[in-house]
Amino acid sequence: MQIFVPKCCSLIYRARGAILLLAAVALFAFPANGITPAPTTAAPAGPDGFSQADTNQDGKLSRDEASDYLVIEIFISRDANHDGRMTLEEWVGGDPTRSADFKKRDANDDGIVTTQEAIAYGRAHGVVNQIMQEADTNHDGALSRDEVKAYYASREGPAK
Ligand SMILES: [Ca+2]
Ligand SMILES: [Ca+2]
Ligand SMILES: [Ca+2]
Repeated sequence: MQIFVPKCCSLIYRARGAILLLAAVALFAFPANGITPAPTTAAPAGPDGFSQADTNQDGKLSRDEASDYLVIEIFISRDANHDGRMTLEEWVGGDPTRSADFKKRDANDDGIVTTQEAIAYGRAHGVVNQIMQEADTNHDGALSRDEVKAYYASREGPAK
């Protein structure tokens, strides 16, 4: 199921560090991917990134679900023209040192990183491993809503 996502992919990987964590935070804190804020859903607590990420709706995020969502979030944030295709130019964003990362994600080497390529790369390279390690406090291999909340809180500090 690909509810929230058009197709995009790619940036995620480049960052296993700060960007990744930031993205993760953004991921769980924001609605979908900026595509549609969806003000229609009557979610009292505001946008629910968790539900967006939980594609099989089982109430928890598997490693793949978390990875895919993270990848998509980052992809969308950098897919400047929002066509679901990441160009090298969009990817590097003025930082030439990122070009190598782009090539790694461009599996078919056509100069474009698609959502599928980005997602595949994200899963294969465990872009969410660190997050899972830190957030999956009961070590069941999935993230519950509470675990996500706790993780988010630890990153952002107490709610304002
Ligand atoms: Ca799930
Ligand atoms: Ca490609
Ligand atoms: Ca867990």
